[in-house]
Order: sequence, then C-alpha cells, then structure tokens
Amino acid sequence: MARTGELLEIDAEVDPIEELGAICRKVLDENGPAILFNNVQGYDYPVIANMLATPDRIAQAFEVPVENLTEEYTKRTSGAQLERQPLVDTAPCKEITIYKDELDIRQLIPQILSNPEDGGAYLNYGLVVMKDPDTGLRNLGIYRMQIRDGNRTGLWSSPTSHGGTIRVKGDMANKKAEIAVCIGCDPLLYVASQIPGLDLGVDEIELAASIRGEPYDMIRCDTVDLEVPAHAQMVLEGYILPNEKEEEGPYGEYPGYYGPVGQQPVIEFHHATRRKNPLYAYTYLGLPPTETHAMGQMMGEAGYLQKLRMSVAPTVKDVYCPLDMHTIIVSLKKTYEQQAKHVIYDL
Ligand SMILES: Cc1cc2nc3c(=O)[nH]c(=O)nc-3n(C[C@H](O)[C@H](O)[C@H](O)COP(=O)(O)O)c2cc1C
Ligand SMILES: [Mn+2]
Repeated sequence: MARTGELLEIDAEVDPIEELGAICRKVLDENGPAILFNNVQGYDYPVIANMLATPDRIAQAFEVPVENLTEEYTKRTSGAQLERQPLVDTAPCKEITIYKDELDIRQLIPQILSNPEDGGAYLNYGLVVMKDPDTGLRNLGIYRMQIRDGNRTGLWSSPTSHGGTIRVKGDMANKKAEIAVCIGCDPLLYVASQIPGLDLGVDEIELAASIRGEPYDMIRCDTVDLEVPAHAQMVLEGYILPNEKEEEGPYGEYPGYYGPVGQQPVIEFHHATRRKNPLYAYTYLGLPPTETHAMGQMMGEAGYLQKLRMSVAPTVKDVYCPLDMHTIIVSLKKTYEQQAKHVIYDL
C-alpha cells in the first residue's frame, strides 16, 4: 500500500463483493484519502473510490482553500453566461466500441457491493446525461442503478430531482427516454451535478465549464441523440423504459440504514464505449462521512447561499448544511418583516 497525499493505492487483489466496500468504510471513518484499487478481482481495470469524499478535496477541485469555497462558487457563477460546449469528432471515451451483441454490463462494470445486505451490485457514480423532452435542454445528475441481467439496471431518481421529472415525463408520454451514463469524469462535473436549487433547463455541464473557466470538449453518442464529455473513461448508452418497473433494493442509504425494496424504473443499455485502459469511478454509500455527504454539504451551502442572495435575501450571511442532508441553517440580516419566511419558501 502506498499513500501519497490524498490518494491511497492498493495493489493487493481486492474482492469487489466481500472487501472493497468494507475497505472504503474504514478509510472514510478516518476521513482518509481517495483509494485507487489497482487489482479488483475479475476486472482488468482499476477502480477509484471516494474521489471527493472530504470538503478539502472538493475545494481542491476548485483550486481554492476550503474556507473560500462558497464565496468562490458565487464569484464564478453569479451572472455567468452559460455557453454551449464545443463538439469534437474523436474522443478518448470512444477508443473502444462495444456493440449491442457483445455488451455485457456485468462484465463491463465492476460488480461492487457497498454493504452486505444490498440487493445487489450498483452502478452508483455515473454522471447521467438526459434531455428534457419538452425543451430539448440537457440535464446532468447522479442516480443509482442496480445492475441486473440482460443489460438492464434499475434507476432510482427521486421525484424531486430533474432526472425524476424527465423520467416521469417519459412515463406520461409513454416514450422511452434516451440516457447516457458517463463514468470517470472531471471532478468539477460531479461537483456541478450536485448543486441544489437550479431550475430544470440549467445544463450542469455548462455550469461546470463556467466554474472551471474552460469549456469541455463534447462528443455525440453513437446511438442516442445526446452529447457527452469526450474525456470520460466509459459511456453507456440506453433507454429508460416507460412505465416499466422492477423490484429494486434494499440499498444501504445515506442516513446509515437500508432503504426499502420497491418497484422502480428500468434502464436497458444497448451500446457502450470506453477508453482502452479505463479507470472506473465508484463511491461508497452509508453512514457519514461519505462522498455523498461531503458533496451534499459543500454544494448545498454554496448553491443555497447563491440562490437566496440572488432572490429574496441579498443579506444572507451564511448557510450551513449539516450531514443529515435534510436540514439547512441560514444566517440572515433581516431587512424587512417576513423575510425569514420568504427565505424558507425559496429553499
Ligand atoms: C454518489 C451519489 C449518489 C446519488 N444517488 C442518487 C440516487 O440514487 N437518486 C437520486 O435521486 N439522487 C441521487 N443523488 C443526488 C442527486 O444526484 C442530486 O440530487 C442531483 O442534484 C440531482 O440533479 P437533477 O436535479 O439535475 O436531477 C446522488 C448523489 C451522489 C453524490
Ligand atoms: Mn438539473
């Protein structure tokens, strides 16, 4: 094992079902580094875990000290003109094409069990690109997918998320929704995908580019009408099947216990592309601290502070999002009666 700063490299063979999640849990409990598993049993590629699991590492993605993160986010995004990203013709994410007949998601995607009672292996750190069918505008989010046979996965997208809204629109029109899942991308894309309070129609990839100060090269998918970041390690292309539900769960959730088994939507994948030597990105989920909590907290504070200052309360001094992921504490210099109520309405 070698630890260099924020990365722990493990060369020993690790079992993705029995060991990998447990190692992640131990390292997270010590607020430890990201982990690069170089030898995952059954797979040719390495797995990077818990990339942005501490506030410090999220701040590193912004290249600022952690105490400046919120103000820096405001500075880089307030009044920023979001711009279309350039399209390119060739891309690292397309070095290898896996056509429908050869596609086997269980072989392509490392089958990692986070917690022992999980209903199966999940793909839980894919950046999901979809389009609002009404406007054609792009959305980026992360939604867990329970991996099943037949190149099918589940899709748990909360009805409060834009991803959930797009899925429900597909159900209502009884039309399959195109989906591309990007694995292994620039940290700022993950960060931007977790900003709460954005309107449906704000493209988180364009937002990430304005945080970064530089555009992302994008490439068209082969079989769906979507564009993805050219630098991704792997891209899966598929459809969310309208009005089709299958049993999903249980899954070790962010409050530290298992969520229920329920009927959830289904994705069918039919195509994939990848780099020759890809790196698979994974994150452990369970009790805090985890990457999900760190991102929820840091991007919650940044996102809500900016949103509130731009709308009902320019005099909001600070926002604190505790790790329960359900509470928001706002410090406000009140300038009129009822303003606190308006802040609550706006969250
Ligand atoms: C690792 C990770 C896993 C997540 N899994 C889910 C999930 O399974 N379902 C969900 O609705 N949100 C999940 N989220 C939260 C959403 O990605 C987040 O709310 C995002 O802002 C949604 O974007 P959208 O509103 O554009 O759809 C996850 C976040 C992270 C960091
Ligand atoms: Mn969105």
